Amino acid sequence: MTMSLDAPDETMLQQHFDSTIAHEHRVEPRDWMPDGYRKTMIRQIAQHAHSEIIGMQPEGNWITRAPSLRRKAVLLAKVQDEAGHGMYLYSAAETLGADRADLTDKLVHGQQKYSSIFNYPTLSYADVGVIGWLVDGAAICNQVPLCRSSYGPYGRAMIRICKEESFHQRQGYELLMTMMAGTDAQRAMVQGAVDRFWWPSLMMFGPPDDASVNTEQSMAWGIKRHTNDELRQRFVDMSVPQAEKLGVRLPDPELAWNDARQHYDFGSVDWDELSAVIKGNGPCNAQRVAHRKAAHDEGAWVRDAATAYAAKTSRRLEAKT
Ligand code: BYC
Repeated sequence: MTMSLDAPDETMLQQHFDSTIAHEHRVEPRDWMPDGYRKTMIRQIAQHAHSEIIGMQPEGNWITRAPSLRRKAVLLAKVQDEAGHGMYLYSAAETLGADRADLTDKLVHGQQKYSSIFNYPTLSYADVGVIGWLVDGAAICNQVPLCRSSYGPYGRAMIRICKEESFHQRQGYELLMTMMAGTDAQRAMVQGAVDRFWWPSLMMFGPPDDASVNTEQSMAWGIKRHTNDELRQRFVDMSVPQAEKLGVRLPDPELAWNDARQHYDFGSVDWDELSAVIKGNGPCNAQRVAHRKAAHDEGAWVRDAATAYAAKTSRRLEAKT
């Protein structure tokens, strides 16, 4: 058999990529991949990273007002975890050739998205519990299948992220259990938070399947493993018994077990609201982005100092060798 030493042509590379996907193997940073795959991965990973970073704001708002030292320590740890998730994800995006500074620039200039859920205000301490229970719960539902995502660095980052999200969800549920065992005022606070966060949590899974422009291709590439509606249904099925155990009412009169489907039926999500929030017109979009931009600008001196220190260290190392 003779072997050609010529560089493989695009058809061969595409075939190799297709076979990697078909065999459920992982695509790694140095592998050839179609431009569309690279772009989609960068888009999804960047949005995900931005969500983790912007997601620190609604809960961070309560760190200074946590009701006890224990609650403050737990909340601090959780918010720090979100920062860590953002960092792993920006690193994963960098393995695809993206530039972290450029991604941040796109975020603060509204050219890249982040999850709609973080554009709602956190009005009471119960919101911290409900974000843990429902928002982290929805995030887990969405992200556990992403551990099997075809892009290696993303799937591996997701394993650690999901473990930490599980802790986040439990801390939220435990906080709510404690409040529900408290006074009438505390129970009302929990119910109010559930009323405000239930529908936005369902929106986290994205538009309905027939309006989801990216799902089909992302599933064919093994980036997404389930459609938006499948995961939304899974989340509803998981949350109803948890709400019953907690003793709260989910704000949907159409919520009912469907024996034939073996799933809960639920009412229609307000897709106009999701679309408005994604377009930047949610209750807190402007505030979230302005805050992120200010933090980035104020941190410029830290980045400059770190860069200067790294350059000095490498010059010293070079001088020694
Ligand atoms: N918010 O074709 P579709 C977390 C966009 S959890 C904003 O279905 P795709 C955390 C979508 O990007 C949250 N935008 O898209 C938890 C697309 O626009 P472009 C982060 C949304 O990608 C607790 C367009 O609408 N999780 O971080 O197939 C504490 C059409 O949608 C939303 C992830 O990012 C939305 N809810 O599916 C702290 C998970 N929904 O890009 C932090 C990874 C849709 O075409 N991402 N859009 O302009 C995913 O699984 C998928 O990207 C999605 C959307 C399911 C979100």
